[in-house]
Amino acid sequence: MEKFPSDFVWGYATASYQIEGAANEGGRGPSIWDTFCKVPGNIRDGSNGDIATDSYHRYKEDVALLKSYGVRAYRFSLSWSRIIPLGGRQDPVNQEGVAFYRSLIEELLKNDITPYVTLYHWDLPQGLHDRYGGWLNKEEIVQDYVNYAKICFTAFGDLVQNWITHNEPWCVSCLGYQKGVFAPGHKSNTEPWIVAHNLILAHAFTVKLYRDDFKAVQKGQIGITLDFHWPIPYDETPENVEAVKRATDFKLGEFADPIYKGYYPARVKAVIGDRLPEFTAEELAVVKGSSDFFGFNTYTSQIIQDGGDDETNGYVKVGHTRADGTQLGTEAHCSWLQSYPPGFRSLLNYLWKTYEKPIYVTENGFAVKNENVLPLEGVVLDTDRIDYFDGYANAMLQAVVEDGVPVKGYFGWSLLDNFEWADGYETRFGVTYVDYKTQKRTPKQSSQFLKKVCVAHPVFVPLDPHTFISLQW
Ligand code: GBH
Repeated sequence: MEKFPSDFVWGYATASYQIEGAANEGGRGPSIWDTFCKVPGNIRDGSNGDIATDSYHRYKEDVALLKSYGVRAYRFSLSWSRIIPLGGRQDPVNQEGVAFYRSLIEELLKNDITPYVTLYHWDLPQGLHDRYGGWLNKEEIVQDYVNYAKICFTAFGDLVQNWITHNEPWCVSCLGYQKGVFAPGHKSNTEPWIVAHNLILAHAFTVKLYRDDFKAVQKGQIGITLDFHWPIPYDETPENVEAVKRATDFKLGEFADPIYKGYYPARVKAVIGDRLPEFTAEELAVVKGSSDFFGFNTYTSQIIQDGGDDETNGYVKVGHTRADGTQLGTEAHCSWLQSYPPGFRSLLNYLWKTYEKPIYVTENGFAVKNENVLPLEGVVLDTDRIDYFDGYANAMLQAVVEDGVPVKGYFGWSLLDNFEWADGYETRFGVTYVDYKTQKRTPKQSSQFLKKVCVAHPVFVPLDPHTFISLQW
């Protein structure tokens, strides 16, 4: 029988703009996502995060759900513009926003749930974007981000010991500034590299601040969360094998290499040339080694072929169809996601070998097809999601027990169905069904499956999902 270590952390993750709602309440200022959602065509169902899952008002109910699911950790993000409505270092702090997060954190601790706090999950204060171009302006944004972080460490750091700076900087820089599918919706071939650079610097100087001024007293850890899906060459031709390396460098190495090793990947430099900013020696000293752990989000694996015109992915074509025409795995409600557990095991091994840091899987989850109607009996039998979690938990168990990869924790995405960015409310990732008309929460069967996994812990016997769901609850 195989076991996860007894201190393994199980939790769920969410993000402020996807769940809080109360967009115009409690003194919150607008973020670039409020603005982006107003443009017709940007969000598939024309929706926005004004109400979302109303978690600003229902946070106690959400914490009770976490408790009932048997997890001991919760990863959520702070809304910068709820804490500093205009965002900048000269702008006033909104005490109502600070009090809200303080109450949420206290509620978690009362229930024995450890907070893992993300400072930035994509909702930049609109004020900073308007004033000086937001992430494009190195001199301003780095100082403003560090100031925002300082306010958070000061206000919550007596209760929070796990900090994550950015969530998925690749999405911020490439989806926000090259593809234009995320806020602020720019389409440029120079901006993503500037934004990526500034994100890295803001992260690094924030970590320096924490280590210099807070860590000795607050005794926490701080790091970053990147996103990556395991890349598989379409075939063994040299072009496609090289394409996998290039895709890895463009998507993962672009952030992980400077942060963990101290340099940008040579393959990215070779293609981007002088569009890729350079770090000064002083900056590099701060950037290198600026993460206590390897935080990452992963959902799928990808079959990679050389070619195409997508620069942000390193000029590769990304798909799920093998050379023999078969699919990698079960398809989700969104076309970019197919279930493929062996890729997760390979990825965990790769990250440990390459970056040599303890790993937190800060997001992992699945959107079941056509899950939009709650069945009358109120039972959501989300079999594909259970299969997914079963496969991914087992792959992780193998990585930990058989391969010796130090994975410290795992956060399912997500506690609740929520605002799925450009997909709006059509795509549901929650282990809790949310009726967006009434805000009623209904636990799905997957929440009960993962509960078995984490409360049976540390003695976890891999379960057959089909046998499992035939049990009575
Ligand atoms: C995570 O991103 C996010 O952190 C989280 O907020 C989100 O709800 C969750 O995934 C589920 O999607 O690349 O143009 O095809 C995962 C990375 C980035 C993958 C956007 C899907 C779709 C747009 N995601 N991508 S595109």
